[in-house]
Amino acid sequence: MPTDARAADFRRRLDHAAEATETALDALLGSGALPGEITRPSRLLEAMRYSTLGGGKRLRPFLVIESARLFGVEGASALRTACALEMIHCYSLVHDDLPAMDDDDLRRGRPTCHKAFDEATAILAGDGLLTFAFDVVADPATHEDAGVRAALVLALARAAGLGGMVGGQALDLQAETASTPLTQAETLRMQAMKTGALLRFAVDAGAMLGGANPGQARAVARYGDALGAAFQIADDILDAEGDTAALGKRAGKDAERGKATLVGLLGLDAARARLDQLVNEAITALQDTGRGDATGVLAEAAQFVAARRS
Ligand code: GRG
Repeated sequence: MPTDARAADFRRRLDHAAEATETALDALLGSGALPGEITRPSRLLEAMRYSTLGGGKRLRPFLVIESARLFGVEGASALRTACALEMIHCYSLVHDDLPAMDDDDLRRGRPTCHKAFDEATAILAGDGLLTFAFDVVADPATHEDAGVRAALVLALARAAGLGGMVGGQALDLQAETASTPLTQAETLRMQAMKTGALLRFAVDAGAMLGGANPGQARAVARYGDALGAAFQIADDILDAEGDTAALGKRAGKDAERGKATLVGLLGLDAARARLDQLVNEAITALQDTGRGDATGVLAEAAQFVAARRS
């Protein structure tokens, strides 16, 4: 496929994934209680909907959907897994924005959840989204095979928890007040946990849903790791270049807080060079899936992650 057509195909698929995710999240976060639930308190539900609907690039859902499609799976299984992952991502943003963490007023171009509601509601909205994500994955509607559902639950818990995103956030916060700055290796590990783990899960989930063989699963995992690292460097570059309006969140925070970033450690030029290298690594890894041209849209996603402006 010519380069322009591939970029257009990627855009179309990203838009499609975003629309499908929005519709599915809207339905999952409806007011009707599920069997086993007693009632869904309206203000809490409103805060959960505010934090998940109507914004975001939906990159993680897109990656779940496209990774699953690479291995022949389309429909509810991928979409529900995509929604669960997006709920965890949104919960992390809500909690990250709280006064006790990054203390931000703006997210996705709107007031943060604790500003639009209140702190207690924002904490509970995050808790509610985290818990509901596992409900969605564990529900038989996600996959008929309980073994696949259990594997997804386990992988998602590992990616989101102590040794993944939450642990990475803890290391990041700890580094802000530490007497010695993180080394490059420590920074990369912290970022792989804080940001990379959920992106890696996105593509691993597609491989799990599609019954990829071990070689294919390893290739997709390598892609996910490189993409995750590229995503974080791009995020750090965007923050350093600082366009709050385009980002929909406050720029320039990393330097202000002395955050551990590759831009801070290596400078902008070297960080950009590393970003290009990671995009190539991600694209090369895709070749080992043996899925040929079908990987084009994921290759394009790696380019998008590096070139994005928000
Ligand atoms: C609070 C447990 C806990 C974890 C927070 C992910 C995270 C850990 C904090 C978010 C802060 C941040 C700016 C991280 C850098 C990368 C990142 C996750 C950016 C936001 O993701 P995008 O660009 O956002 O995919 P959208 O809004 O498009 O979904």
